[in-house]
Amino acid sequence: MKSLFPSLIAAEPYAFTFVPAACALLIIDMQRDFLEPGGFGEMLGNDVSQLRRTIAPNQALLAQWRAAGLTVLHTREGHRPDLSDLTPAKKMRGQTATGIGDPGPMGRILVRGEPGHAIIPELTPRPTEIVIDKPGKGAFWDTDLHGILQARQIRQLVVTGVTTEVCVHTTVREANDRGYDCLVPSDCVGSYFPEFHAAGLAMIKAQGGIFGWVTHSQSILTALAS
Ligand code: TIU
Repeated sequence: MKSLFPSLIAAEPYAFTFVPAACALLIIDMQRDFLEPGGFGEMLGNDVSQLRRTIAPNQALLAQWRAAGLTVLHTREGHRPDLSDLTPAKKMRGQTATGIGDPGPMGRILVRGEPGHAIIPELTPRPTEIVIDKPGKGAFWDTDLHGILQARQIRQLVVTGVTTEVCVHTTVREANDRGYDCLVPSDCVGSYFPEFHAAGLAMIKAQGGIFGWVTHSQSILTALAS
């Protein structure tokens, strides 16, 4: 049942006025290739445990968000199998022997339809939930996300997922410039680099919340339960 009543969520730099009917949960790129042992992320030498600690809090938040009947959107970073939407700049970046589109441990890397491109089973989208396939780091660039949110009269986003300083941050910045208020639960976002995670969160809430608000998922769960 959708609560129509706004409430305050404890957050930094100050309380977030939560308007449930106008707020969507946007889960960024919780894909097997980024999070699972043996995936692309780990193949590059990254510590996936830094990302995997976000799974349980995201599950809890998603469960309660679903129970409240509020809008859920998931994103996946990836490309068409023919790589026609992969820019040369993105293809060459990273300078790794195995890159986007190449055969990897879980199929072709960041290619739609491949096993590694899928969202992890712990957070599998329901058929009623919206999945946004994005070729870039931000969820707004070259997608219909803004149009979908406008159609639902969504003005606020709870943004979770991976990684804090890359796809989450880019998306929060894009959303901020489009007029959305973004709330980021710190335990539901993660980076391979703890120092970038901390800096990313600090940047969001700096200067009076220049990109948005930072909270803990427990504060959102409390608001949803009330
Ligand atoms: N989803 C996302 O953040 N994509 C990345 O490539 N992240 C890295 O941290 N590399």
